[in-house]
Amino acid sequence: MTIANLQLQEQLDAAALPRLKHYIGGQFVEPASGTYFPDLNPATGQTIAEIPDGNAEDVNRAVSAAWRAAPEWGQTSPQERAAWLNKLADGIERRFDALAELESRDTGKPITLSRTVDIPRAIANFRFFAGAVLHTAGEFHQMPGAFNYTVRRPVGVAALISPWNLPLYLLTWKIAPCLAAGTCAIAKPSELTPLTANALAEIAAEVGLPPGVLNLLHGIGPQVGQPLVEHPQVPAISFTGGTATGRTIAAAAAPRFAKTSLELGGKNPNLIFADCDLEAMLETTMRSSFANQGEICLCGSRLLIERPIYFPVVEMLVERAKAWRVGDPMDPATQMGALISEAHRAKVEGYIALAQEEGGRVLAGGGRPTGLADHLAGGYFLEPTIIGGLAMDCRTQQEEIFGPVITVTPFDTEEEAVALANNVRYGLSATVWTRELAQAHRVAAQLEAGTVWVNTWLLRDLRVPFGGVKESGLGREGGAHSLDFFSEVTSVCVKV
Ligand code: TXE
Repeated sequence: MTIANLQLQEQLDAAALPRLKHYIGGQFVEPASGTYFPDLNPATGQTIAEIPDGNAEDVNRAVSAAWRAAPEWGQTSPQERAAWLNKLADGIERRFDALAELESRDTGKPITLSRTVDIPRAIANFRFFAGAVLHTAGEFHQMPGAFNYTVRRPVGVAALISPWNLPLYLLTWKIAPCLAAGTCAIAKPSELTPLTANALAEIAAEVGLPPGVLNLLHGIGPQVGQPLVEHPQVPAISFTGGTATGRTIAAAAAPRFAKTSLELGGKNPNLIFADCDLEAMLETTMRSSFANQGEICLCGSRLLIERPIYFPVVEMLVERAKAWRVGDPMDPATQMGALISEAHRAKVEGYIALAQEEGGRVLAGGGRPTGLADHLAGGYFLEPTIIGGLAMDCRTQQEEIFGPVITVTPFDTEEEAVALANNVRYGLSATVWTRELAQAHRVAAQLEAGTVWVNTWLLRDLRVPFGGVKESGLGREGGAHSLDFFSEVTSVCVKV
């Protein structure tokens, strides 16, 4: 191919790139800035779309559109809103395969994971809240000479900000209860993974969701997310993402006392007792360590293993990690795909280097996989990595790495295991592996975590409160907790 031909080919390729738009007031609109930035496929490093570079002007338009829609949406009956949520779920179901593919191209995650977890869960989020909103109840309290009851009304408009690791799954986990509660949404997906959110806006337009009920803004956190959370007419903010960003958002919301629900990072412990069901533990621990490249806030990244089984368990995990299939996200046999970005892989690699400076030994992985297909040469792949020999107070054991890196540490007593587990500033989740029922309950009650799994991981009932303690967040989402968040309660006291 000549140089001129090459340039033409590049232009053609560029012309073929989908250019996303904001979705505001029921219309797909260009960003006020008129500029776009590239969306990369983490498995190839190639540009797959152009993303609107949103700014404060776009935020103002979205806030106005949402408030225009809010009075009418807030007046709809729960039955009507449930019907809309089911229509959105139907729309996702109709595009199931395309959405799974988009999610994997955008995140680098294995297609099997998109098909079995991400997209089914997005559907389940809408169906669940469509049902839940039909079964809400107020409170009633009688007292001598008076009675009290509660009424709920929508907060009106809420900002919903989501991260890149489970894009449609986490965004719909916010959109569904927000709309169900009668509140209009301004959703801001991560700039790294905007494709399925864009598809959801297309579905909303297709099914005829009233304009302004669901708005979608694209762009970079500080440029579009920040003006959104600072906006005086945004009374509620639901955010999932890093702890540092959560802190910035809490500060932005504080002066006007906007409601915030913050789901932040984790450094979750797996407490593995010697009597546990070994095979079940190993199988699940491989998933809790390396599913989604370890990029799930609920991944167990610190394995605490009772000393009598420490060496055999570590050996079996190392063996499995070495056999873990890392590669093309589009291959259904792949177990681990690419990390989200070059910068993020560099960060994770930095932690692997740091671990060794801190005295740790890399027992499995630690490097980039070799032998990948040519088209993956520009992808951000990393091997599943196991590190031993680290004290609990070093940075590798204390800071969220958010990649396929786990540490292994032995313990001798239950008290020591609990102390090690709690010895971090995070408190999102924990997993306990034991066959002894009393021990399971005793340990679960002492762990400083929003969720404790016993002999399982990531098993979710959407009714249960979900959230973190310490620096893992503020507030609870799930079932009635989410519906409460997107509404305000008034107590009425009647003297009789
Ligand atoms: O997330 P950010 P990043 C952790 C993980 C990761 C680190 C940073 O350790 O390495 O966080 O990841 C928007 N005002 N988790 O930088 O910045 C942003 O555009 C308003 C844990 O990608 O938290 C995106 O939509 N919004 C985690 C969203 O916030 C802002 C998942 C999340 O981005 C903003 C992801 C601002 N000032 C990362 N700045 C989990 N707990 O699930 C950014 N955003």
